[in-house]
Amino acid sequence: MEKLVVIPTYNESENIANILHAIFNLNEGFHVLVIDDGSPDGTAQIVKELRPKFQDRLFIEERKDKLGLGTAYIHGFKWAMARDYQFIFEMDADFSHNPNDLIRLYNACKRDGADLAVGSRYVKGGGVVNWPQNRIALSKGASLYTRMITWMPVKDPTAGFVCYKKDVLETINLDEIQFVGYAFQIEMKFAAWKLGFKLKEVPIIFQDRAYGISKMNKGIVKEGILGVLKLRWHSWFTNYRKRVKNTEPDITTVNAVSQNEILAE
Ligand SMILES: Nc1nc2c(ncn2[C@@H]2O[C@H](COP(=O)(O)OP(=O)(O)OP(=O)(O)O)[C@@H](O)[C@H]2O)c(=O)[nH]1
Ligand SMILES: [Mg+2]
Repeated sequence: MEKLVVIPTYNESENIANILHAIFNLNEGFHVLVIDDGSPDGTAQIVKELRPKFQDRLFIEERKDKLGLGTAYIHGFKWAMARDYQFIFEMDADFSHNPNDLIRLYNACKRDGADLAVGSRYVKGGGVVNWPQNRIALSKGASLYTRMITWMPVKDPTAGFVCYKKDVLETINLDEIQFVGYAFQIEMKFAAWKLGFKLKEVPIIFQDRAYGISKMNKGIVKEGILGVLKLRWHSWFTNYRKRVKNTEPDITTVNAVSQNEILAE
């Protein structure tokens, strides 16, 4: 098992089939796990209908309620580790992330020695297309704020297009990751950096979604602002590194995930 792309979805019926086809059409051996949180628009049903076409490459985990992006990814990471995937990717369903860039993220880890490759809008060669000014300002402001407070050497700390080597996810105690929105993305990078992993930013062009509705809200922004302060505080005073480091594999969780086999058939 080499490469797994984890895609969290909530009401992505207009995007999901297209993004899955785009990934599989790369013919690069990517597997995909969709984590759907009971989307009322039938996103999960579309995935299940596509499963026979992409047998052994397409998987879905369904959760009943909208539990947030961060917990969806953690569920997916545990699923991936239980199946021994070597490279695990985070990607949105809404075509903000170009599927072709999966290969560049993979190369950064597989070939160029990174432990964690981040698809970055704010390094040379990266950028944002079609995003309203206020979203760009929010995103850039969040990046600047995060860097000022944490000193983490990452230009796009809220980026959600990432490739992790398995070792990174195994070393982080995922049950200690606190946040669910933007702050989740920041915390995963912060934890990896604190644990000494090598991060590399790969320039990407990020596009605004053409279809579907954004799930961004004020709570997510608030969590980000307070979350970054909390991370800084904990790393100064409460030994964040020790807390977030896995001491031994969580066998119970791995077994629980294994038993919770693929729902769709
Ligand atoms: N499973 C799950 N997926 C979610 C949840 N919230 C958002 N998503 C998915 O996470 C990805 C990113 O969410 P978006 O709404 O695009 O958020 P964003 O990219 O920060 O904001 P926009 O630029 O407005 O699109 C998409 O694939 C969403 O469908 C959630 O609570 N649960
Ligand atoms: Mg989006």
